[in-house]
Amino acid sequence: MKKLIVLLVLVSSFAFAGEIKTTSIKTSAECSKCKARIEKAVNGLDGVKSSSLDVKSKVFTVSYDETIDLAKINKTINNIGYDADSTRADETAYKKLPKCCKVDGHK
Ligand SMILES: [Cu+2]
Repeated sequence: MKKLIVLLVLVSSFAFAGEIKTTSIKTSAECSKCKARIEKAVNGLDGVKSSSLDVKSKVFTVSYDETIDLAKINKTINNIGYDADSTRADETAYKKLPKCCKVDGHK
């Protein structure tokens, strides 16, 4: 019986570990306001465990489980006006961004 319990604990912890994926997404974020905007939108999605955007590299790192896929995360970023890897920002949302948050807004 004890062996069975140990086995069950092992199996369930493996299954849990397999559920969380971490991926890096290249975005078109320009500043800390973009960072806050993207993190807020993505963290609000069901299935997203945590996320963080590095403003300097524009790389967004997100951890998520099997209830959500990368396409949905990319789409969420696009819908608030930012590129995510090869998917382009929604044009209407992009136009609504403050000037400093547009591509090359800090140059
Ligand atoms: Cu910005």
